[in-house]
Amino acid sequence: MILDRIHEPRDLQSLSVAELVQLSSEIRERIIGVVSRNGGHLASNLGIVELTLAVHRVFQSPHDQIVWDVGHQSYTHKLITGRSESFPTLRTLGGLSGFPKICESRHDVFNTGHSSTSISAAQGLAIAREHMQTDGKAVAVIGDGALTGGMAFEALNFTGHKKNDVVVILNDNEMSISPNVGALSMYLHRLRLEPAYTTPKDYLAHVLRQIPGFGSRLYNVLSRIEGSFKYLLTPGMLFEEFGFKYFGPVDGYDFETLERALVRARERKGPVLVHVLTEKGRGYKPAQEHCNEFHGIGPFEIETGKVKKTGEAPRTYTEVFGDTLCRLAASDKRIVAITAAMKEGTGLKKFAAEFPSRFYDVGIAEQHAVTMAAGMAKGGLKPFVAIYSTFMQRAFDQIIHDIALMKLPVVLCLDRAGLVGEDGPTHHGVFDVSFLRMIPDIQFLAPGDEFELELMLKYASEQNGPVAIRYPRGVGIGRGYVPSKQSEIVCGRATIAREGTDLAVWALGHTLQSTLQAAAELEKSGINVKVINPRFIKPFDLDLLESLVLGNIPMVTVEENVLAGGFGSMVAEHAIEMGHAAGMLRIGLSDAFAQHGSQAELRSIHQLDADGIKNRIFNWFGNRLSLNGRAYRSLRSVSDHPEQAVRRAS
Ligand SMILES: Cc1ncc(C[n+]2csc(CCOP(=O)(O)OP(=O)(O)O)c2C)c(N)n1
Repeated sequence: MILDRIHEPRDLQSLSVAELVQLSSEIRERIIGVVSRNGGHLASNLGIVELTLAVHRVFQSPHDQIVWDVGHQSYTHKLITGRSESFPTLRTLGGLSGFPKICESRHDVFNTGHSSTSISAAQGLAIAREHMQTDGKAVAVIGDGALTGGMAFEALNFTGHKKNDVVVILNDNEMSISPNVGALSMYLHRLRLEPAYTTPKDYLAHVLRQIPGFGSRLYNVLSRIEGSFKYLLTPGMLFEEFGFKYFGPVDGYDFETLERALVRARERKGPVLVHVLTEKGRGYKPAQEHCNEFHGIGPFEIETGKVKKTGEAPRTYTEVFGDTLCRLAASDKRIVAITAAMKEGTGLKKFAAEFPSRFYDVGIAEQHAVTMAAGMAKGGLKPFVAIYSTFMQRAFDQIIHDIALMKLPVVLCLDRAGLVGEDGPTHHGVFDVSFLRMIPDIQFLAPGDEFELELMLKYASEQNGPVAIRYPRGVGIGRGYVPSKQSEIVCGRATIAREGTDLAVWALGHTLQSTLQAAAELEKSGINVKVINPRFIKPFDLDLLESLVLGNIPMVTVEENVLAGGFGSMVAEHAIEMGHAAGMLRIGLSDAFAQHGSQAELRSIHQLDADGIKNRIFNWFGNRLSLNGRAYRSLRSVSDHPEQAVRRAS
């Protein structure tokens, strides 16, 4: 195996083209094997093997600094930067991250996970080099999908103005997760296809100048004419106008031309963009043919490409969202749906098929999605914007400035709220409660199960102001388990999911299910727990809270969000003002980034599964009883306090 001999990128230097081809196929085999067991981003990684090898042969990492946009395509990079042996641990608890991480390798110069940051980061690194007077190049490797994100344009704009040494390598496979969208994507498509666009300017100049008599003059005149001739003469004109020297399009699987283009980029002063054509899923038929599904995939059978199923599972929250929205849209023509390049992930595929004229994929452009929704709402429509909680962080200002201030009836659907699992810290949706609950004039809900999500979506469609709903990654409870009280949603009203007298637990969203299990266990120890499903983070059920405060009932809050500024903080703020003296425990994520691992493992580590919730409550309540009122001090001395456990694990 050639791969076994590659420990550092410099080990690639001595390889012949034939050996590079052999190495590429070994790498593909390794990636397919590991992803088939652990799940991961397969199609993007299979497409970029040769380009990654070429980049590492031409640029000297870490002297030259390579930033991988999104970073989901960095598996080959990991394999050739000393992580081949540990690669089987990819995305598992304590194992390699699925994204670049500066703590993992000196070759990972910048953490990524959210899209469209690479050119800004590379620009920052280039400026730092100027100040620190070190040489080397800053390189951004960015996909055509990531290039649709606004930040990428902001960075191109600045770089064209700054005119410093930044190399942008555009990995163009014509796909985001779904086929890429937008005018820029159409432009790239034309660059790929039309021979005129791919005719090298120098060659055209050479041909024109051959024409006896007036050839040179003709070339000069044509060069000066704005419009189509100029575009004909200069491939990649758009990027040239942005101040970049454009090289391409280059075949991403031809080592010789690829390296020639990269060497030219390396040698040139100022901003350069190398446009490389690749194909998602390259070398593995199922991923090539269904690159959508193989963008991010769970464990699968290599022979068939079929995802390994774990028996009949209840519907996911995402599916419930998609189905319910279709039902609501059938009877309300004002409902439209917006996604930021996540049609499948957010469950809008069915909506897009049933209501194509009411479905909008804006590309990786969360900020635009939110403000566009605000405009649609102002014009009389009922937009539902489905964005993962983690990516909604991008649109914080737009939610305040363009939706809440005008009280516009936009429904923000925050999928993947809570711990998402293997994608890790860049993707956990654990901040939204904190950053949305402080915004005035917004209703903010979290369903206790998937049936309640349906009710909440219907409720949201009937409101005249902004509504946000957060729901988790994964399956619901299915019929036959412990459904939350399926009564009608009433603004600002919680429901009691379980009666009890010793203490009251406010269990936000899907934590309701684990809390109910914990309550059943605590009952066996003689602790009788009332479990409340708050339903609303805003407006919060202050009447119910007041009745508990007046009854002098100790309280617990449970949330899959950071404790800082989260749901528990909010309950505590109100409770203190009401004079609550019976004590309170907040269960949630402590002040440390949760790492990657399966959802079940992470919930166990952070004591957010039924067992963890039970133990936290048991220790706290037990200590309270024995120490009579010195609860907080005794809590801090409990040895399995999650803050300490998390710090040990990270
Ligand atoms: C801000 C943000 N929104 C959405 C995503 C989800 N996402 C991950 S990869 C991807 C598509 C990226 O396409 P491209 O850059 O062309 O890379 P490819 O996978 O095609 O190689 C999307 C939408 C993200 N990572 N960040």
